[in-house]
Amino acid sequence: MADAPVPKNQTPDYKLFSFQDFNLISGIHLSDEVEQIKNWAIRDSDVFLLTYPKSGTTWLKQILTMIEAKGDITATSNQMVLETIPWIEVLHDKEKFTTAASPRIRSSHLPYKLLPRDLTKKRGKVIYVARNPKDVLVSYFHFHNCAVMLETPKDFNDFFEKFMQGKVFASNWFEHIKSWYLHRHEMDHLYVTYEEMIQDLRAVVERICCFLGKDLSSSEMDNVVMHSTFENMSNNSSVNYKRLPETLLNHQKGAFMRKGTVGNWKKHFTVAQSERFDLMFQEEMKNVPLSFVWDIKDLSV
Ligand code: PPS
Repeated sequence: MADAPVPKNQTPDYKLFSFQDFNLISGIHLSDEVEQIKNWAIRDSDVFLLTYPKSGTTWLKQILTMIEAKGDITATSNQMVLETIPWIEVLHDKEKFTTAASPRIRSSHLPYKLLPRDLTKKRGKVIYVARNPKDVLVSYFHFHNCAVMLETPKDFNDFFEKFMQGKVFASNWFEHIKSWYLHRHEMDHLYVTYEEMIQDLRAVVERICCFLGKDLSSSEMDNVVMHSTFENMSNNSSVNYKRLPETLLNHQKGAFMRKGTVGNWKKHFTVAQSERFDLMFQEEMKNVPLSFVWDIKDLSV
């Protein structure tokens, strides 16, 4: 079986496997568990952070953690963000989820169809973070070079093809964003982009506070923003993933907090790749009223 549990002390044989047309990773995910997630009972106070990989998940995790702590970094400094806001689809999260105190803040890369159905009864809150997919692709390429559970690409071109075909963990970017965006009215839903956060982090933090009903003072808000900048997160071992063991992340091959900007794709894509991507974007997104910022020059930062 592609996703059988791995005995303790044995390195898992990480491989992509498809579950209901969505790619997961054996050794990290179990289809039986993922299948059960849609039946999980949701509390009104639950918050779900949904993303396609490399869209700003960790950034939002830090913002949400800091909002909960009212900007007090000492409240969180011993815990890795992975523990503060766990992934629901990763092995054996169910029991922890059921017994956790409110508010339960969780993250997921799963598509709409696999998330708890209670969310569509407007129980709990959903925050979806999106990033321009060319930068997602580049960030994901670099992450494949250092993340042990992901297959190392031969080169950028090899990864570009895999991404375009959705042959990566979390499958096709277009399907993912559409699944969440087109169903947003069924949920208590907030849509945020990575580029908005680059443009004006404080404004996005204020929107998130408003959505969550959190009333922070101006100086608490200042602290949330300060501890969520790229520079401060890069130096914060609770969020920069430098504490992850080499069995998960090869730190010699790259840093998780890598560039943190808009438009880095221009240093990787050929003109032909960019044109091909644009065509696919136009076709896939023709009925979706979303636009993206592709270049830092188009932001006033
Ligand atoms: S993952 O593996 O899916 O959880 O990755 P994710 O956290 O979604 O995305 C990682 C990228 O987000 C960048 N990042 C930030 N950019 C700007 N400011 C802040 N504060 C910040 N925090 C994380 C991180 O650097 C990765 O992007 P790239 O382009 O690789 O630098």
